Amino acid sequence: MNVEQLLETAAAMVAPGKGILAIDESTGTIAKRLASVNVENTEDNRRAYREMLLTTPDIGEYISGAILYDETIRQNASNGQKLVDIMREAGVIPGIKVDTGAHPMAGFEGELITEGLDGLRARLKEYAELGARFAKWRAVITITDDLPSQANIEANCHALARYAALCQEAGIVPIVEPEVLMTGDHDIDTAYDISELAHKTLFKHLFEQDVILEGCILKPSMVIAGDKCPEQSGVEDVAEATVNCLLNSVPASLAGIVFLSGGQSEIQATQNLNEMNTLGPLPWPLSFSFGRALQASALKVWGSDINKNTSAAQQELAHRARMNSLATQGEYNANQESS
Ligand code: 5MM
Repeated sequence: MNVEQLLETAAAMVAPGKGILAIDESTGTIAKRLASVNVENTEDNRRAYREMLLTTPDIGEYISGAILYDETIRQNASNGQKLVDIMREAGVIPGIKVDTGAHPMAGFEGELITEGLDGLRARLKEYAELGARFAKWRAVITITDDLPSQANIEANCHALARYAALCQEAGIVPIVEPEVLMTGDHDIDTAYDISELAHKTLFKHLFEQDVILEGCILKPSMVIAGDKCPEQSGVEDVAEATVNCLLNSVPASLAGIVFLSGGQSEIQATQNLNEMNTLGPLPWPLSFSFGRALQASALKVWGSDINKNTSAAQQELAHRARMNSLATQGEYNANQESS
């Protein structure tokens, strides 16, 4: 294991003012995204959409890395160049989703366990050869009146830690993503308790599996009331609860924290991230690894005419990336949306 290289990659992923673009939707998920703008889910359209995102001018100014899906890391752009080479030229580090999805957990109705450990060592070796320098594994934690179970949190965190250890062995920085779902009627205090438990359990397993925290990135949910909770959370509530939860559950030696957006609107996710970054100093960089909250506007514009709107869609992505870059430094305000 080349520890120096791991630390260098991890630091570059959370370099000041930069965050990660999550475009690792599996084929089923990208199908829904493309359907929302009436675009057919073909391999060529998936490639064209992701090529549009990755060729955004100056994208590397605000985006440190992009998480790809297995199909994308193997694809060439329309000019024949490998997408990963285009990324590298733009200063965007290639990353790869390596879990094989969240599936129903036997004996625990309503809960999901993420699969993909079998054969992972060989897959990581191949992904490293294809150019990946970091990876992502997403565990899904569901909140209801009775869930999550301790068994579900333990099993998901154990798998995350085994994945992280295999990544580091292969010289790949692991992003560990314990997503506490924002769907449901739970309040913000419940989200706090479950997030804290998930993080504490995760770091216990990372410690047991000997994972180097300085070469590892956490991708958590923000602590926020469920989407059906009668009392929705304000920006200050989310920022305070999230930062307190992280301070109580995440070791200071971790390389960095990059949030998922989890169904929040683009602006809500940016505002919440910005507010957190006004609460420092904090032990780790707080940045973004948004999927929907970076892509929503770009997808809409591109989808309205996929042959003509490349440049307009790229401007939407560049704008969101810049707004979130400002938010990583606590320097965002709503007036900049129109700039
Ligand atoms: C981009 O979506 C990722 C892959 O999802 P599936 O495996 O379900 O297809 C997802 O893991 C994503 O990276 C995170 O959830 C962050 O995306 P959001 O939209 O929550 O910011």
